[in-house]
Amino acid sequence: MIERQPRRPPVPAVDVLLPAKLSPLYVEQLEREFAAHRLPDLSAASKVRAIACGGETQLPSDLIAQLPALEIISVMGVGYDGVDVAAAKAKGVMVTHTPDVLNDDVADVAIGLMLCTSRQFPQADRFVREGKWTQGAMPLQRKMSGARLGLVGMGRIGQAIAKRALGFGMSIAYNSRTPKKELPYTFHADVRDLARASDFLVVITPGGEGTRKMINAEVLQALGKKGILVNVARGSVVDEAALIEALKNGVIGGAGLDVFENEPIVPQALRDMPHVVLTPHVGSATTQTRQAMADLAMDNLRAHFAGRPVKTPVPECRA
Ligand code: 8YV
Repeated sequence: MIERQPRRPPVPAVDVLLPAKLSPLYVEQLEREFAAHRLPDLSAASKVRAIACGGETQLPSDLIAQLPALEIISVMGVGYDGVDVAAAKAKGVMVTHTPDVLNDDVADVAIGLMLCTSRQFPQADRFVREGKWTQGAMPLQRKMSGARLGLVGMGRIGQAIAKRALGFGMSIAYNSRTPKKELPYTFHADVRDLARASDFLVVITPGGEGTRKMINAEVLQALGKKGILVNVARGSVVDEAALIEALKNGVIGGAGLDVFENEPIVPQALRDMPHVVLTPHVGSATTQTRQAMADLAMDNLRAHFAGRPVKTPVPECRA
């Protein structure tokens, strides 16, 4: 005789809100393990226990207040400037992000943009495709090896960029909130002094109010007419209008930009400039890294709902 197993009631899936477009690598896992809801539908607001979003997601300012059962916000990204962490903390909501797993990729993109702006590879590619080579050689470009690198931000990604730049024989200086005594690089407390001492100024500092428009007209003036600006951090860190003016008037020599103030809208003025290289926020955009980020973002959710400590809380939420 077959013995009947007592029927257990099914465990209701945890309700998770996906407020913005998200990597399919994250979405697939979220949909498999949780009950996923999407804005603008807030009919499940009273039972949403988690928000899953990306590094560039700007959460609507009143969203946290609208979700009474919210316990955790799991950001698939190292940056979390779009999340009001103070509001989350005030409600006892945990915020997690995905540091470290993207350091190599973002550092690679920074070096790539430095090479592309100084040696003009995208322009060189167009030169060949457009048949211009048969009419003469491309103008000579600027040497990167041995040049002076200034890093705005010396966190994990900044250090990965510095490590690569050493391989190019570059000298390295940086600006950050506090000097990192353990590092053998020159510290500048004022970002204008750093710009003045740099051939390449690479921005890799967190976004948010503390760094908004930190790279302004004065800093660009200090970088000077041969200087190149590279931004792989957040568009908000650079005053985009001031940058366009500086590029138009030859105040700086060129720019390599992976991030913009109003993504994915990129000002026509930048798109028209020949001495600018533009990429569509691809710092972490490899299959391997995005998978690692999605897995870590999922692991944080899984840990939280299994009653275990999350793996990578944002610094403000660390015990
Ligand atoms: C991603 C990022 O575009 O990590 C970040 O902060 O901005 C990028 O790596 C994004 O987070 C993917 O969701």
